[in-house]
Amino acid sequence: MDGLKVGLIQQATIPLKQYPRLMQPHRGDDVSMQFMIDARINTWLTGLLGREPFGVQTMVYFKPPGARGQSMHQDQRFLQVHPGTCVAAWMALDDCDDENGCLTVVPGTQDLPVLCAMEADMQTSFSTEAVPIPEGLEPTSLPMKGGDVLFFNGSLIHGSPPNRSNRFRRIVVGHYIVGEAETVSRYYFPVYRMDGTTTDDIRPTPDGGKCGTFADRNGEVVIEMTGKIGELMSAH
Ligand SMILES: O=C(O)CCC(=O)C(=O)O
Repeated sequence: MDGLKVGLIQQATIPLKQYPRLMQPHRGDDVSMQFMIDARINTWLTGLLGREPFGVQTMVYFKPPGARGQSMHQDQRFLQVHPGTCVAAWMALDDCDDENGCLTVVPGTQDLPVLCAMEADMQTSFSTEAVPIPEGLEPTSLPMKGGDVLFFNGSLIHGSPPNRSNRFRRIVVGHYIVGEAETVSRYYFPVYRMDGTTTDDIRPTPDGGKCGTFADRNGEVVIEMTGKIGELMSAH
């Protein structure tokens, strides 16, 4: 990497050093816990999933002006929920749009298996890995108003671009695992019921697992589950 690139990345890193992402604030902060188990979120999730989920993660992104975004990824790669998947409740705290780095999703990817990741573009992303966008599918940006909540499952490819505006883009996200889940990655313990108590019924998913790559089989593009997820990252 040449000096110019290093300089640019260091510059882009500064806003996130001043306002780092908060990971798992619900483990020590009651406001964050109350967000994760909010009765309205529970009603929506239970309606969407047909059964009450378990809460396993909260994150707060401040995304100040100039901050990099997050490369395209699938949450299930990290949470590794079996059987089933995870679901996010992503809530905008500020109005968000293309300029301040709103969420970008790839409709049509919600039923895909976990795909193998490649290196992310570190000029635009603080996270190091990115999943490929399947041919024929297009990323769509999702402008939202402060207070809007988006629910999406663990397969949906999503991410966000850098904040090119002079406004913050703050969001809080809760991650949940479906009620029939038996395992989730070790990092996500303790697992909470939606009344705020913990459950011992869920076990850790063994590290590793398979990921898919695209292959051409007689002119038809298929996903082959031949890749290895490898060492699990501590968090996404
Ligand atoms: O809001 C963002 O910038 C990305 C959030 C995200 O990817 C997630 O919560 O999984």
